[in-house]
Amino acid sequence: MKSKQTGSFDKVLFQESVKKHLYATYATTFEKADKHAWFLAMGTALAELTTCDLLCTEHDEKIRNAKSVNYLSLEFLIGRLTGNNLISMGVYQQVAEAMEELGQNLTDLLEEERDPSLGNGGLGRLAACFMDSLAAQEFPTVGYGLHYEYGLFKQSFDHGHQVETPDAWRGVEGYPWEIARPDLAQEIGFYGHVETYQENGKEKRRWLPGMTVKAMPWDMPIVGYESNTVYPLRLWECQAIAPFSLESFNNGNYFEAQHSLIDAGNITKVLYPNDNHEKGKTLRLMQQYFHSAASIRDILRRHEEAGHTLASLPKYETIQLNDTHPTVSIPELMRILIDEKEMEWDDAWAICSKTFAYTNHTLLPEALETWDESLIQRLLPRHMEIIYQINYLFLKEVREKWPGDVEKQRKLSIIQEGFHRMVRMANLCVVGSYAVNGVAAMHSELVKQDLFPEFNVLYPGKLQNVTNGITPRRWLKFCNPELSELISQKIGSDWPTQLDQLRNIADYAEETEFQKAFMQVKQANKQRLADWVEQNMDIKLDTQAIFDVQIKRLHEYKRQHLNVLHILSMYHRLLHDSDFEMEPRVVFFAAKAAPGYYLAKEIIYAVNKIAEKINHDPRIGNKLKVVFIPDYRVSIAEIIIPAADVSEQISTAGKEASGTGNMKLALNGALTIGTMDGANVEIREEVGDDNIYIFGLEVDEVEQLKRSGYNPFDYYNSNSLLKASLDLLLGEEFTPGEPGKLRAIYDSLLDGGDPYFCLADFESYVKAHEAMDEQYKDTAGWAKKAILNTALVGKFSSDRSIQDYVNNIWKLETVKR
Ligand code: 26W
Repeated sequence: MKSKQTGSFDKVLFQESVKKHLYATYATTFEKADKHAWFLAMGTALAELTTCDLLCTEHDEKIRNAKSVNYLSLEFLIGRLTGNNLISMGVYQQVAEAMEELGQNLTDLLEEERDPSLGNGGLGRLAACFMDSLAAQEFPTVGYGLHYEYGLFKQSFDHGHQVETPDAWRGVEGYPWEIARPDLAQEIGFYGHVETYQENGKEKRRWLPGMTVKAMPWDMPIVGYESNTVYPLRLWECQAIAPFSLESFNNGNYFEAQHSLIDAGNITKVLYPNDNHEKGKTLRLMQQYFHSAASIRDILRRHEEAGHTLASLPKYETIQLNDTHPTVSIPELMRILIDEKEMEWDDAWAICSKTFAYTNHTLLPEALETWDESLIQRLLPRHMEIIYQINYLFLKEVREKWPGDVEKQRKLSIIQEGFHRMVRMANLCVVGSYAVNGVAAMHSELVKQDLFPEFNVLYPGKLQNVTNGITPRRWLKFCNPELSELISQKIGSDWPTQLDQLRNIADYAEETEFQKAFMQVKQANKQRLADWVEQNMDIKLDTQAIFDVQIKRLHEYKRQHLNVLHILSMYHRLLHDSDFEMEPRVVFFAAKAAPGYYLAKEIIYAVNKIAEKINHDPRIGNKLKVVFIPDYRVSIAEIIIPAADVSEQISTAGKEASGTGNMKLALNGALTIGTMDGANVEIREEVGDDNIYIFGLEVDEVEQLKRSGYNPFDYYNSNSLLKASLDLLLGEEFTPGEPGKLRAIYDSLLDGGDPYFCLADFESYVKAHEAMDEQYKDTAGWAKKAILNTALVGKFSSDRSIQDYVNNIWKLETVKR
């Protein structure tokens, strides 16, 4: 039984292994096993193949002596692994045949896998794409994350309202693609106090934690596409240290002893479901420190075991902080170097400040993390001392640069003064890192100009850009096999690792035959989605209609409610304007709202109620349908994205750092309707103005309007279509017998001041949609644009993003195995 990595695939050995796991691991029989048991047995048999490669990679001398990147992230939204790994291992077809002979259909078995939803949205999914690209290009890496017992909640609807239920993603049997690494477990402290002691005539500080827990790593294999390399995604689980409290256990106080067990288990119990906002919860800070401390120790262990000196840490290891969530790694490394490795401050700082790099993923003020000084003081007393010292030395630098400028010191200080002193994690990151990057050209400019202008002066060159990307293996080859096949027939099969080659299909964009073939694939993908919707939601769809898609977290800045206004405007015109014509359209939404985000949940409710009415309104017929697909997750994105005609990327300019769904949809031949925001700007540069529908205010126009005093009523009163659309939210059109149930949105957009400028952008948004509608009638013209979208977005491969990081920030070499 050999994978692509080690030679040819031995079908018989593989089948034996599956059968063995069916009996021995999952305690069932060939006759009795259900599909799920077959999936588990197959997954385990496959995972075993990768474990060998994982361990070989781990022990490879070439890799131990090369520089690695350690990607620290509280979220890795990896999605299902089996199908993707089969492709990376190059054994998809062989395994399909092997399973067929065992009476099992591979496609059905793959559906049995639950999504490991260990992330909220963009930031977590990006981390997963980056791991894929690192392994594919054979850059030495370890991904460090948390092994949450519950991933992001499952979403369902009750009378249109979002309901959240826990997602125990490993199921009762455990997840086949992970292996426990008890040999690599660590102990992590919290609370306690710091004491001074003397050693060799020197005064030293040491932290005596008041509570200690165990960090147990679980490794998931990140299989390099068509390479021999398997790198680990190492996820830490928090466990109580056994015997947890021998004294109380022996006293017969069994329950008290159990208590500590339960407390420790809490730390990695659940992923915080907030995207972009978190109130300073103690448990969240505990998660962050637990993650940082375990990861830093593991990095140092690997470094020391490879025989390298501490001073050479930056030569062999670089640590990428995925947003500020792992920031406490910086004082943790300082603490270890000074208190445990007995280094002087300056030597430790020289190492530290050449090791960390930080990526900023958002400019939203509510998402910029600050932590109560008093909380850090209590939970991590030694780290607070170190943060003070970092800040003290940093402010000295600020004074040297801007003598007498107290305002600068106040603004840049890592400690925010005030009644409750707060630690600004982003400032600590910028000070402690050798590179800082934004995630799209425009975002990175805003980071320099608006967020950290003084840092940009103080540290010229430190602030950089790396435009995000997506892995073409999952987001084209795996999720859209028919389009992949069509592309490969035309330009060969190297594009999954050389995405720029897609440019070669532009030559066929005007060829009728190719257009037909391309649109036939789109049609088949639309049918697949329509079937899913019919089976799961009992809504029948016309697959000739425009499939208009907005799939992303629900947030006011992403403006799902602007999309709602457009739906209301079409509904109004269909009913009241006999001259109005439009192509049939299905508007798809998929989005989870943070459980505590009131307006986001109201928007979900509104879409569901509006859908209920429109979808059954005989006056509308098949002209307009609205579908809110529940429980958005990677595996459903894999069905929606290949089926999309229109990609909605409509955030208020300046608010979406990059977006990555925009890239996935364009790659699969959807035309973007979008604002000049995030990576939309670069997508436009690549595909050209003719092949994208840009609308709305630009960043400086939004700022200008804000300064001159934005009044949404001006737009409401002067645009009758807008007024009619908004007014539909007031009555009982969509909530029979319950008038005013949708007015939260109305109120936010009018009396609430419309903080995200939906009303200001409404008119140009509707115009852009009209232009798209017109274009859709010209089938050949539409096909050409769709083909050019696929052809011209090669830049957005995460392989290119990783190359940018490697060349400009990490300075790594590939290591071929
Ligand atoms: C503290 C709570 C919290 C949780 C998550 C704050 C901030 C976040 C993330 C930074 C939010 C996020 O996912 N940002 C998204 O990152 C993507 C990857 O770079 C970008 O494409 C999206 O534009 C950005 O919103």
